[in-house]
Amino acid sequence: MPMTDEEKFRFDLTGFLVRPAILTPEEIASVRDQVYRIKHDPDSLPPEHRAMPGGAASVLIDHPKVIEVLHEIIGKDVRLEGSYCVWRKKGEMHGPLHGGGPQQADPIFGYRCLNGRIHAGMVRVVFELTEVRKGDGGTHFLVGSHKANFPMHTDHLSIEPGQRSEFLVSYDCPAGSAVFFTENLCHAGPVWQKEEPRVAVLNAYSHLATHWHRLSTPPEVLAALPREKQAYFREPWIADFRTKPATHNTIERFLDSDEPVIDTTHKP
Ligand SMILES: O=C(O)CCC(=O)C(=O)O
Ligand SMILES: [Fe+2]
Repeated sequence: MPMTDEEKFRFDLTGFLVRPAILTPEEIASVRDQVYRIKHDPDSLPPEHRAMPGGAASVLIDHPKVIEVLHEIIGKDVRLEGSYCVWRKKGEMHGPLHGGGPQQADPIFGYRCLNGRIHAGMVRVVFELTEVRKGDGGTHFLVGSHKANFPMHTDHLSIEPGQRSEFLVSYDCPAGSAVFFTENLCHAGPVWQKEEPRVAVLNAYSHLATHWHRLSTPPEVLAALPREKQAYFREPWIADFRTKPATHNTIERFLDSDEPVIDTTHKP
């Protein structure tokens, strides 16, 4: 069974899920080295490895322990919206609590569970490449807020120690873990508290039929990916009714075709 009943229960109840230690020590070391170079010495990398999710980080795009969860919580047709990495030093942060609440009406972010199936909109996967303990400043979540019907109440939006909501939680995990959360869950990237930097890669996945972020992955990064990983950047459509029967935009179809990935050469 790809996702256990306990994992489904936990993800539905809280809006997030941790799969500990899914990466090998070699994978952790090589992605950490790439993130270090991107942030501190990009010229030491070839251009196609200077941005996520190229180079060593491409192992994360279609990691089986990630894709099997995405198939359960998004659906069988999944694309990668974007990817970025952090090398977060003590005292640095991503930002305050955001998301959650009535945005669930929006199909891009919306969270629903119907007929025993989860249908999440955009799902973020944080690949933690540093051990994280509660209190270190890993991503924090206002659990249940992905299903909240009222706007996030200000009494629950502080991440200041001593003023935090009783529903604000984080996680413990070893390096090499994946943390999944629906983008409809109210979440924050608070101040990192440890001397050892937080090294992480954050991938945003969506249903193949939706496209929120204008893709910003550099074309040279996409061009250098193996075809089966480029498939996560195929055009966002489900069916082509000009053919009989209709053509479905599956990964297999993409692999059999010479169709290019989605075009990222346009200027903002
Ligand atoms: O940095 C973090 O822990 C959270 C990042 C975040 O909010 C996001 O990528 O949407
Ligand atoms: Fe966020």
